[in-house]
Amino acid sequence: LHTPRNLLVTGGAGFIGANFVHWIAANHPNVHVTVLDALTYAGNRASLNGVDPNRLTFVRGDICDRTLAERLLHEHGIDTVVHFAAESHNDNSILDASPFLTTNVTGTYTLLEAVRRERDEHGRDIRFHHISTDEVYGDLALDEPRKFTETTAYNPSSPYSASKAASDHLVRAWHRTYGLATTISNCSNNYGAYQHVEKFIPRQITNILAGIRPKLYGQGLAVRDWIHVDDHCDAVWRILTHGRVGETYLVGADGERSNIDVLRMILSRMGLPEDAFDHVNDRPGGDRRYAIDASKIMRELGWRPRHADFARGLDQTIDWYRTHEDWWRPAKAATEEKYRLQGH
Ligand code: NAD
Ligand code: TDX
Repeated sequence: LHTPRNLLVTGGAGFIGANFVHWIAANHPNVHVTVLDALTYAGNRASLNGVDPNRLTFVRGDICDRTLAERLLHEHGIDTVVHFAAESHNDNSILDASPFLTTNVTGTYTLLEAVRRERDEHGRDIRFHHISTDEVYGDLALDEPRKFTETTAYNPSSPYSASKAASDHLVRAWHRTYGLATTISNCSNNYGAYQHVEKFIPRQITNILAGIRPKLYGQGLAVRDWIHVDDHCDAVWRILTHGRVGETYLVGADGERSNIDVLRMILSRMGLPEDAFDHVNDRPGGDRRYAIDASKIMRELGWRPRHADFARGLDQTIDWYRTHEDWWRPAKAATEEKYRLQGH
């Protein structure tokens, strides 16, 4: 059993990282969090508003800055790193893969080396949890019964997923070669508050709120396995405290739905006809289907999703975007303009 006291959360101003910091603040009052975030286009300091300032230290900086990473680990007495920071959007990776290689690959390498140095120079073993994605496994056919498991072969499709796959391999290598105390989770598609308006669900909700027709890639037959972000946060905590070092855990909530079904649900719950959307260009090389078999984390760590009612979670998410226009509005026009240029 591991008891985190001083967390370093990289990417804590992004979607899942910010939800994780709020989740820690609400559920684990004895834990102090240091956030390291570069505040790229995807990061927003305001996503951490409301967290008790006595329990949060925010540092704006880059995970590729080794001196900074080493200093934070040492001076802040960090015992646990939860590594969310990444370039996370597939469409962006197709336009320009370079920041994906830098942040996702070199950034992860830099953090691993900083953890190794703290152990070798100061004798402090720091737990390192790497946040990854089911996309490293490639895709499944729409109709095959198979789901991804911890032993599925890596087969990433996009520059984004290839960079995440590379980062997973680095984490395993630093465990095996240098004995770092690492764990990895590969989670399915998250939804909830604070998700950037470039992503599928928030894009459609905020389009409707802004009077723009929702945009469906291709025929919308691709399937994603949706999980509420709070269930992902809970799973990460289970792994930190009860997970076995060196192991990988898949996280998913049996939430498979086609994109067109999700879009129709959003339209009808927001009071619009289910066909009030446009078909736009599909994503080149787009993955057809993801599906997670989460039996390992359920069996070994007793984790269960608590937000299994997707319609309810979607309603809460729609409400959140309705009441937080000040949060999403500043990013909206530039995001839509970028999509327009790609025919999305
Ligand atoms: P996001 O794009 O919303 O947030 C990423 C955060 O990382 C931002 O705050 C950004 O400022 C920060 N960041 C980017 N580059 C940085 C750098 N070089 N140094 C420091 N900070 C940097 O992403 P997200 O959706 O919250 O995803 C978080 C993690 O979870 C990623 O590793 C992603 O691969 C993984 N993941 C996401 C999903 C999903 O559905 N969103 C599913 C599974 C796994
Ligand atoms: O406007 C849109 N219309 C549309 O039909 C957008 C933005 C997307 N789509 C489709 C493409 C995908 O089939 O919706 C699906 C979901 O797209 P994204 O929200 O971009 O997510 P995805 O590519 O599945 O990746 C997400 O889940 C896995 C996260 O962005 C990744 O960071 C995570 O690893």
